[in-house]
Amino acid sequence: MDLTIVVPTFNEGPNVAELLRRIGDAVDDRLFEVVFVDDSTDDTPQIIAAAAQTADFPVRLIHRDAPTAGLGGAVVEGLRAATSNWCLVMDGDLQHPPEDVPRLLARADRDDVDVVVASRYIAGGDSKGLADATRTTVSRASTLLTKSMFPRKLGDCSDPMTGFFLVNRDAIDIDALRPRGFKILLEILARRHLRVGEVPFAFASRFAGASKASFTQGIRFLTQLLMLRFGRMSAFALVGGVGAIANLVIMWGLIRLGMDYLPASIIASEITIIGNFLLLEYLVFSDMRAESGSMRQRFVKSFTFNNVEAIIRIPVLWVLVENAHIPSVIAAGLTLIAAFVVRFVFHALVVYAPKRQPVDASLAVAPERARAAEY
Ligand SMILES: Nc1nc2c(ncn2[C@@H]2O[C@H](COP(=O)(O)OP(=O)(O)OP(=O)(O)O)[C@@H](O)[C@H]2O)c(=O)[nH]1
Ligand SMILES: [Mg+2]
Repeated sequence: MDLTIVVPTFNEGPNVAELLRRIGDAVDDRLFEVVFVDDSTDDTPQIIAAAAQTADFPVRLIHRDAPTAGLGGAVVEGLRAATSNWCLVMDGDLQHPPEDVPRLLARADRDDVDVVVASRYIAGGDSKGLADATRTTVSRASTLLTKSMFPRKLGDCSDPMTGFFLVNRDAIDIDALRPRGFKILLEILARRHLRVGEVPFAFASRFAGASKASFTQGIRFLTQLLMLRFGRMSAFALVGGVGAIANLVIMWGLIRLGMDYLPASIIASEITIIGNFLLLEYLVFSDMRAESGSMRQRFVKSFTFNNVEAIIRIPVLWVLVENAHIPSVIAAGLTLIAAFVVRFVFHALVVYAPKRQPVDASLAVAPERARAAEY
């Protein structure tokens, strides 16, 4: 095989036949296969299976019954399953015109790059297919933000958010990728310094079906960016910061409603602890949930820890102020910083610790590998 075309799909049934037809017409000088990685909840898998029967090139379907890590996870699955070094990743809704694929391949043939990016943002490219002005602005702004965070690794890439690119599997470490959400190219480029080539392309409008882009995806993207740049701790700090502000706002609200400051503070803390736990579950540690037992167990550990922490922090504060004569605001700051570090370590190593595997010689290497691939 010269090329594996990886197409992630989520409820893209009406686009499948047209996509395969246009790929077949456009790519005629290479030996290639198409791998659909499908998380659909409708009849898309049946449509793909039927289309595979009539295509005159190999079409494979990987349907994930329990999808992890969304679109990014699907692409990684496709890269793993590929049978060639060069893999082309493209959307299943025809926003990435198959007719552009030969130009990407021609760029790769020059043999001086590891990744060829189809860019909307270089001369000759066009992002008009983005649904509306808001999407265009969000895309532009997030591209700038991302490039400013990785000025060197993304130096040669004008469009790190595109989902249309060609990558040499030999140049990347698939096991080190931590996909979350939509932006898998960013994950690939930020992990390791790769040689990037670009060709312009015009982002088309969707052929059929509905968009899966959403506000939640936007939040996931920001978390991904923070994690890539600063590691897990900064995302954890962000959640902690949001929690601290929420705590004070709730407390202020309850006092305004006539409650005494002590019960108000306790209620605000408990609400914040629960809210923070949910943010940790779905944003900061979402990639570690599957291996760390049940959500209920994690909640009990996290909840207990935070309450014990709150109970210990107050007398420590008292000792620092009364015995060590540290000004109270500085002392409170010190206890909060210490509590933050301890809380992070506890969550990363205890609450979200992978469950131990049963001792089995054939599996013995797995936890080691998992740890090596961590941040
Ligand atoms: N396997 C898989 N594919 C997904 C998932 N989410 C989206 N996709 C696919 O990824 C591609 C891009 O998703 P789109 O919904 O088109 O996102 P977009 O292009 O940013 O949004 P539009 O401009 O509205 O089309 C499409 O082929 C989707 O079917 C997912 O969770 N799993
Ligand atoms: Mg799309």
